[in-house]
Amino acid sequence: MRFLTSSLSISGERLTAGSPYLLGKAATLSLSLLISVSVGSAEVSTTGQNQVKRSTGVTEDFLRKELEGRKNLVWTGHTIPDTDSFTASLLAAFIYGGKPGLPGALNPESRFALDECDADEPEVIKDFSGMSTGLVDFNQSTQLPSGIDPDLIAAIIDHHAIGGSPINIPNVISIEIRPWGSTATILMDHASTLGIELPVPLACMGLAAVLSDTVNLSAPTTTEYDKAYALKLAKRAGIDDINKFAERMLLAKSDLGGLSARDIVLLDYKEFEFGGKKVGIGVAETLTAQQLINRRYELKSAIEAQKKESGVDHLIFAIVDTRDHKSYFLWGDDEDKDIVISAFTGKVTDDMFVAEGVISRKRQIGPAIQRAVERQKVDD
Ligand SMILES: [Mn+2]
Repeated sequence: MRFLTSSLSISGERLTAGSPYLLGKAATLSLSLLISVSVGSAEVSTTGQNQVKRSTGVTEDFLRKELEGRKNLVWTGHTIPDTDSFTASLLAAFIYGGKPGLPGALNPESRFALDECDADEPEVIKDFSGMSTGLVDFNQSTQLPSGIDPDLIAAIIDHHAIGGSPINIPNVISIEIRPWGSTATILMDHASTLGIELPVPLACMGLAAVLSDTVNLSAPTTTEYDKAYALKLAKRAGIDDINKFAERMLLAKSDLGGLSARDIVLLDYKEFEFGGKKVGIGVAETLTAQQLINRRYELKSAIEAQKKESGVDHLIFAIVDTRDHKSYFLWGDDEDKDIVISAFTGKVTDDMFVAEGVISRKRQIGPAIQRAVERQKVDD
């Protein structure tokens, strides 16, 4: 019996998102709607005598056939790697073949997880030209690593909103988005559906990825699936104390003392298109927020410089305090300050905007900034 089916007691229903979707630019359906439409669509075939044979997942079967033997297949996440994006590339390559490719350097947390789990580091690929690619953990054209040919994109597996600038792909391919806490959780479900057991280092990385993206299963993006798979993976990886493992990872992530202000701004930075405007959002999740608050004027200069360099219309940076569950927003100019004030409930203190309870870029920061930018466009 499949682990999730039993532990979540959803009897008779498959839990995967089912058939692949092609999502156009105009698609603005909420992700929860997508998943509710699709649950159960990958059902079963009857074999007579009242026996019901469960098929493996439609998406998983499709991907396995579609990707089998594909030459030169590389799995990659968004431009600036994080623990979930690069772990998802490791998992996808293990499940479906091809190899993982890193579009940039690993951050301190990812480095810690890799060492701790004794997993192999993927090759850094600066230019994906001519390669067939499977994309994990993103779907925005603003986050596409360099050289990727949209014609050669073979699949997308992700847990982010479609947003304002989905990658324009000429072919009909499998695009699977589930509103779960990490892309790694989705891929662990694929492995489970296909009856594939993960090697210990990969199970350990999978756990690190879920804990990283969900801030130790506490972020509002966390689902029952994330919790269930975290437990299963911890067992497989021989990690007895999940909280301790998560705490050590968060500490590794928080150790930013040796980094320049520019590196900190770009450590976990993504660009989006909201209401026709290019918007960069950087976050630094840390248990020791004061360390970064002390450097806020240095960070502001770096934000200002980065805004000019990247040519975005807005650039907003948040020190995300994962210990006290709040965010301190910084900006380079008054225009971006206005966006922050319009986006969140909170107050300006010491040239920062403090928003209590805000820790997730995906669920809280991104959507709030998107609405603020779009509102501003209407006012223009
Ligand atoms: Mn992710």
